Amino acid sequence: MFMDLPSGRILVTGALGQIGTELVEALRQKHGPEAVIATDLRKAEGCQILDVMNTDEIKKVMVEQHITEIYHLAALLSATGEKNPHLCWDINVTGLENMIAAAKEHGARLFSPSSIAVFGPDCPKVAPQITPLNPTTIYGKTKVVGEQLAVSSGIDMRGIRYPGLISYKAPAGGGTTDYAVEIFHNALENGHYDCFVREDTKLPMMYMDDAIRATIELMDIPFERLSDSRGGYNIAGCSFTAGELVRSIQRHLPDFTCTFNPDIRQQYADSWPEEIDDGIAMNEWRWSPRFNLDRIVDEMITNLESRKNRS
Ligand code: NAD
Ligand code: AKB
Repeated sequence: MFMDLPSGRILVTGALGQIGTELVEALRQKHGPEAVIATDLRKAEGCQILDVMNTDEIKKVMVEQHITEIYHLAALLSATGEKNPHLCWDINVTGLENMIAAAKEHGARLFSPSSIAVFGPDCPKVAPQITPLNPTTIYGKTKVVGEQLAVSSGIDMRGIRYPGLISYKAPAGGGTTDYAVEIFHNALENGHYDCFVREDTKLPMMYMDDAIRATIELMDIPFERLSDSRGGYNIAGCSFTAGELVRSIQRHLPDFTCTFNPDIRQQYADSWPEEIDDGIAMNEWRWSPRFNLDRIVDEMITNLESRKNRS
């Protein structure tokens, strides 16, 4: 409806990660395989090496590939970030600044994800779009800076405060919400999972299909329709406790058991809100989720089982 096809090519950084694996697929389906240049630190088929800290290489790819749109997914997530705070700042902030500079120089649009990690313990349990952002994690702080840069950069830059994302195609990459992905693999392989957050830990989560659709829908909206919330829109999928996730999985696997042994990631989870108020995204670009807890679990179990049967 609001199609705004890029005149040049699309660059995806961090393309081999949890989101990139599926976003590249969706963008190639929408714009054609040749239109999307997938890049990452790591090498893989259909993906070239690009370190977002290397400004010469970024410039080279921007020019040689005629890039007019960037999806900047290269980052360290919360758990890895807390273990390597300096590296987290470098990749998440300096890496982003490098991509903003490249986008500015070449007149490209930029999508850069934010996270529910921008919120801190002073945030209400249902996080409003506009509220003080006082995260306790270094990862959350880098995401707050990213949102601020989006609005001050002077370019068409947009982001989404993704909740914890649940998917089966690629593993989750060093985050706090990874338990909601790992649990499926362990349930199917071992019939047991030792969860690193408490049973009553409730966090905002989302199925990857909803997250990919949200990303593409946001990038299709004319810039003039978006407010300063474009640095990081709240979007809600569904919120559930780790215990509720276990019980939903037990609908498929009645013998599945789960123990709860919280580690340091419990502290990060406790500093984040339980739910997300996404009224502004709904009003500005008609955001609406499709997957609730049971539907996510049904999709995860079915897809992982059929992948196992094929291998
Ligand atoms: P991920 O860890 O799965 O993938 C990140 C990718 O970036 C990896 O493939 C890694 O090799 C690559 N990378 C790391 N350093 C790099 C560098 N210097 N240059 C180039 N590539 C580099 O992460 P993800 O889950 O796909 O997340 C993508 C973005 O979405 C991040 O900004 C993250 O903060 C955000 N986000 C993710 C979630 C989630 O639940 N997955 C939730 C909220 C926000
Ligand atoms: C993490 O747990 O670090 C990510 C996120 C919510 O940003 N999944």
